[in-house]
Amino acid sequence: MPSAEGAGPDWLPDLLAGDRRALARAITLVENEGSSATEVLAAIRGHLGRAITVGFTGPPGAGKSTLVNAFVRVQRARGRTVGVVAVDPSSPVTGGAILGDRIRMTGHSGDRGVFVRSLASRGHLGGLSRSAVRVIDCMDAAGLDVVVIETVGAGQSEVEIAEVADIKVVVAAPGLGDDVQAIKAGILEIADVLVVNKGDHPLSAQTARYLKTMVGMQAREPATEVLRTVATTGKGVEALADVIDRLGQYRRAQAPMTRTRRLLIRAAQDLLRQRLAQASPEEIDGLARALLAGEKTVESAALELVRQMLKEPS
Ligand SMILES: Nc1nc2c(ncn2[C@@H]2O[C@H](COP(=O)(O)OP(=O)(O)O)[C@@H](O)[C@H]2O)c(=O)[nH]1
Ligand SMILES: [Mg+2]
Repeated sequence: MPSAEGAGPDWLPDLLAGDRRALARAITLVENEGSSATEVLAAIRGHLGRAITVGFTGPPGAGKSTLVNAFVRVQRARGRTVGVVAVDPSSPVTGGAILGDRIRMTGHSGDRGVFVRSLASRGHLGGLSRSAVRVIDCMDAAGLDVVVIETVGAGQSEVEIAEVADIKVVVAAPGLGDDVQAIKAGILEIADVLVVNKGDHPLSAQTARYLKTMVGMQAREPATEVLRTVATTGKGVEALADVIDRLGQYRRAQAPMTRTRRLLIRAAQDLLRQRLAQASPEEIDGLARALLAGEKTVESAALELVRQMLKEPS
């Protein structure tokens, strides 16, 4: 890109060159969501889509942080730079869980090829995906090859991580308890890889077999992979990295379209939400009365409402 005026803010070349200070600053700005955030996001927009994003989700204690740490080590051994975004949906940035993740990541603290950032999702719905997407975009623009996101699996966050990550890894601990039951209830659709961690545990083989059976009943393409790891020793983590590499190549081909589709859907949802918020009570009441009187179905009334919203000048 020619460096004429209008080529972007003066910190942009540093960020694109992977300068850690520039990256840290850009992330802080986008997290604060002020007008500088808009400026940063506009400046990096043309430099996105190179990094592969891998989301690790699952119940607390399953070994996500330990596994992410081991995964980062393997990626570094393969010559890749890595960004890590640790998300805790409940605790503030200073909270214990995130501090714990920080401590565990100190194994990479002297490594310039690893950039770790903790993120609080501020407890509101959609908070995770919004701030996480922005932070990931900054890391992507800074040229990090792989961006890993760790989130605690708490229902909503699995769905949100599906929006954020190119590849979704669901981590479960051995045993056929509630965690594995929860996996049954909808996680399979979003998981690219199911990891039974704590493979040194006597129940891990049984759990993996059970999950393979579950996966076998899905009509998913490509099928969800089931793997066993021992995060504490690194056993199975090379195999996990291999699977993710393979999926990454597959996803990379689809990535521009996926990203654009996501952008479009989000913009349309925002627009509709805005228009609904501006709708006059009479418009809605008219349709609600027709609904009450049995003159319309909910679907037909909703369709009519949407049509009215779209007719209105913005
Ligand atoms: N035996 C065993 N313990 C593990 C393994 N992976 C993690 N742990 C331990 O499980 C506990 C929770 O791990 P952590 O990574 O913090 O889980 P997270 O809450 O999912 O991030 C820690 O004490 C880890 O040392 C494993 O593969 N085998
Ligand atoms: Mg953790």
